[in-house]
Amino acid sequence: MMLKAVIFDLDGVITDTAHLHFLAWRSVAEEIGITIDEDFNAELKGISRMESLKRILRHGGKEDAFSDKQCLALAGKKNARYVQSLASLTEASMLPGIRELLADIRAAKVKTGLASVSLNAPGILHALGIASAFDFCADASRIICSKPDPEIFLAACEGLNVRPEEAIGIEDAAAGVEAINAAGMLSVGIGPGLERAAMQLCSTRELTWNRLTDFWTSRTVSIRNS
Ligand code: B16
Ligand code: MG
Repeated sequence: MMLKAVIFDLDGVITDTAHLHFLAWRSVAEEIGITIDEDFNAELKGISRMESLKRILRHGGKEDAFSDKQCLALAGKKNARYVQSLASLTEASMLPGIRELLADIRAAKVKTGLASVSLNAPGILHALGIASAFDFCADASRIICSKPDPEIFLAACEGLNVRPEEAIGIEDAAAGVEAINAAGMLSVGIGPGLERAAMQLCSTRELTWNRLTDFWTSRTVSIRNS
């Protein structure tokens, strides 16, 4: 089977905004008497804004302390601070190897998609100067079920007009790898703790077009022979 598309997660795969998310959440959490650290923040990778807030409130034993309206205001405050910090992003904020990979995929005439749950994804791609490198970006505001549900990866496949089994998905979060697997795509995990990924890499430095195509070919051959 031919590889027809590569679908990327954004935060942690294309650029690293996890620390900026952390700083914004930490300041909002402190104001309501909850302390979070970087280890806890790692659990919020790939998790939507409102679900992240729920987890922070649960972590601080305050899950029932705020009304829906107050929760929306807290999430809005966090987002305003986060968006302000995004001004520090430049074209140099891409993770290593990603710019070359996007160019190589384009040269091979394979489609590229984005499956990020971040509502700020379009602005981030623009700040990085790579909005035109994607053939289709799934719209996070239309997604009902968060990762690990496959919905956002399936939406990206549909938008690219490819079948999930013709596509590779790349993620840095366990929930994201689960979503790719559940979609029926081939999963690549970046970073530790992603044993459920079909191929695990330590960093985006290792994520080259040659490696992806070798992996795709070897998987296709072993599926044919099994
Ligand atoms: P926003 P990804 C995710 O991005 C982040 O990993 C996660 O920490 C964040 O809460 C989520 O986006 C929502 O972001 O508040 O900007 O809508 O990994 O799916 O690219
Ligand atoms: Mg991510």
